[in-house]
Amino acid sequence: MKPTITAFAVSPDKGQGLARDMRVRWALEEAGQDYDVRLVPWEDFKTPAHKALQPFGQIPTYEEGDLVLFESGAIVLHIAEMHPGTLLPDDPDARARAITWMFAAVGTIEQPVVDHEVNEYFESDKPWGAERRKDIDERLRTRLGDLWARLGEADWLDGDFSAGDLMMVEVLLRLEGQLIDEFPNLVAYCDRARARPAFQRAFAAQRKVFEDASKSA
Ligand SMILES: N[C@@H](CCC(=O)N[C@@H](CS)C(=O)NCC(=O)O)C(=O)O
Repeated sequence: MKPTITAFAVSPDKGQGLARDMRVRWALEEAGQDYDVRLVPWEDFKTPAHKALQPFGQIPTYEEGDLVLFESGAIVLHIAEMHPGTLLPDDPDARARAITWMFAAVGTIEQPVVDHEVNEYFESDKPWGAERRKDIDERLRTRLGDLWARLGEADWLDGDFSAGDLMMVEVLLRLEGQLIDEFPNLVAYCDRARARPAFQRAFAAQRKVFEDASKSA
């Protein structure tokens, strides 16, 4: 059954590919699964109707028949499970390790990345903003250093490209042009992932939404 996902009607990142529906689009493209997109205007995010799909009033969501999912990582995992041989290895141990990397992306790396963004957008004008920024960046640097050490010269985090890499790259891209530049192998890792045709199709589809919205504004 063709799923429907939700995305920003007008993305605040201005089509840079940072909105989290990109993760879901990319996974669907890797899986070769066609999908529909319902665009959500800002004023609808916190309505009861949208919160029935996503309790926190956010995107993305995923609907497939009676199944409704939220949380980009859970959605990507579901897509991977529905399409064996595309985003997760068949070997049970390798599969468990790939899923571990998905959790590492959202649980260990994304948290300081989001702190970094919150500081930049909402705390930089506070008297304590710059001091906090130093602490956040130090924590983030430590995490990225550990990830850099683990990835080393490998192409992907554990064997072939997997949903673990997809989630990790999506988190790292939020740091593009910033702290990540101190870790050239992580930049190369992101570039390698971005060169995948599935990423490019997903990016183009998400960007088109922003371009169409800009034309009609
Ligand atoms: N942990 C959630 C985060 C979802 C999220 O932060 N979505 C953003 C867009 S990328 C959003 O909807 N922001 C609007 C809001 O929080 O009101 C996931 O990975 O799906």
